[in-house]
Amino acid sequence: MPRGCELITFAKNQDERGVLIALEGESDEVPFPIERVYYISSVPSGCRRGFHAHEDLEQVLICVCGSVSILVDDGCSQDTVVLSGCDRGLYIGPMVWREMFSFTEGAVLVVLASRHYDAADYLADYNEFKRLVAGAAAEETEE
Ligand code: T46
Repeated sequence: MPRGCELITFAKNQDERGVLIALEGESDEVPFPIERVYYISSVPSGCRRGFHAHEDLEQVLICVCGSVSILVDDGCSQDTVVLSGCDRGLYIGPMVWREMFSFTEGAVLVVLASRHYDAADYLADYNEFKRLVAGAAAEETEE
């Protein structure tokens, strides 16, 4: 898995009535205060979303219905995670390029985010993203 990404399994409260999953901010499951929740649905077949990284934002993605593939790329290595099941979350930290695709019909992707929406936090140019990652790595090596 690329740097800054982690698959998380949530604890289930399951009994004969079904399943209840509770997520709290600043916990093992969601390692930041939750400031925003949004969800993505009704994605047409074959449609790809994302194509950006965030400079600062942390998020946990949960596909509560259906499944979706998520490509994550830290600028050095890439992986594709197939996310399905309401007890599975994908943590994505800052400076990770993401693309979401292969949404199944009726899929719903819920996202917990550490910050309010800020268009200025998006890096939508892949070359610029790679340049910033390489610059940060060079600074780390110098230290
Ligand atoms: C991400 C992936 C997983 C808002 O007004 N408020 C919001 O909180 C968000 C997230 C989006 N928007 C607006 C901005 C655009 O006009 O909704 C529109 C669609 O957003 P976007 O094209 O950025 O959607 P995705 O699916 O490409 O990316 C989204 C998130 O934006 C992004 O942070 O990590 O989901």
